[in-house]
Amino acid sequence: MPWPVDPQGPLARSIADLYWLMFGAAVIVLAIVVGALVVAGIRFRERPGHQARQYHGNNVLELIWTVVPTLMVISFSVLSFQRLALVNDVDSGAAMTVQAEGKQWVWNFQYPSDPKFKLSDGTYLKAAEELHIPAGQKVKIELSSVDVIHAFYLPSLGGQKDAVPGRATAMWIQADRPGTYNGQCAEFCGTGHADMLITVVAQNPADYAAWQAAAVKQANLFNDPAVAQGKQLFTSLACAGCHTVQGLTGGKVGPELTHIMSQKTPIGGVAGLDVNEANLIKWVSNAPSNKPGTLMPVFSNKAGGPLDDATILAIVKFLETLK
Ligand code: HEC
Ligand SMILES: [Cu+2]
Repeated sequence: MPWPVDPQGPLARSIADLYWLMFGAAVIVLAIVVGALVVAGIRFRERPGHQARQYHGNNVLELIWTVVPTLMVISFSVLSFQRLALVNDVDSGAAMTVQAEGKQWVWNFQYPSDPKFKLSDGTYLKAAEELHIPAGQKVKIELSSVDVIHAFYLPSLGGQKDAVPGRATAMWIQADRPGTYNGQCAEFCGTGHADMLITVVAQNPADYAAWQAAAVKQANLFNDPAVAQGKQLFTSLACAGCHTVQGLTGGKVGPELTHIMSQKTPIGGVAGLDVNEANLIKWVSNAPSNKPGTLMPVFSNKAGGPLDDATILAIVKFLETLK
């Protein structure tokens, strides 16, 4: 979990500065109040031969402790409203706009309709959980939710904003330097809430361009007609809910499958079940028969019967593109 007050961009820094100012002022007030209480309690207490003194009002003191806090509250309000204007200024100077959709329990990102993000099937690059942004540039995030209220919380780059079903909200983030910044959903949204993580990778222009080309290429691989059907099955059957494939799905129950074909250990850790087409077919058709007790279930078709060979083969053909 990131330290919540670790600003790495202009918006986060502006919020953190005010936070520290208020925190410092609160500590000073606390010290003065508690100090006065302790001193008064000791010096003016009743003890043998000493009668506790009684005060009935002191205009100077009362003026001080009315006027000073009032001025403090007014200045904090002014500073807060200034920050709010900055927080809400999502559009001016934004280099790009990304859509972030909250869904139990993953954040899905949709990159802008820019030719650089265009895929061979005419859609634009999407990704689950991990968002790449150019360092040093303002990025607008348009938030939405398809189920319950989520909150996009990325303290080091820009703060927090709710994603509310049926309502459009927006925020902006900016990173000073390249790096990886962590955030997460900050509104309890069900049993998978703690897994609803956000990873933002900020990159300098050359790295960003290289990542962009590679990500588009990888996503286009899924659009190859030979694997498109398997990809479609993978995302429409329950697989997507349990497995992460970078650029496609963000499930968390099972292991990540982004590079399953390069995996050295056997499928499910079952001795002899090395990763190859025949074994993937065996595994996907009936995982528990290969590994009793595994959390991966047996799948059935719409009629309730077992998946047919063609369906399983299509899924496996798709898995085979994950190198
Ligand atoms: C309910 C959650 C769930 C669903 C749905 C699910 N899996 Fe799995 N899957 C798992 C778990 C858990 C494992 C780890 C198996 C183990 O070690 O017990 C796994 C393992 C695998 C592996 C082997 C990964 C490795 O690193 O060894 C593959 C391949 C796989 N699943 C493919 C699929 C496909 C394809 C589908 C859809 C047809 C699917 N899974 C649906 C939970 C699921
Ligand atoms: Cu959530």
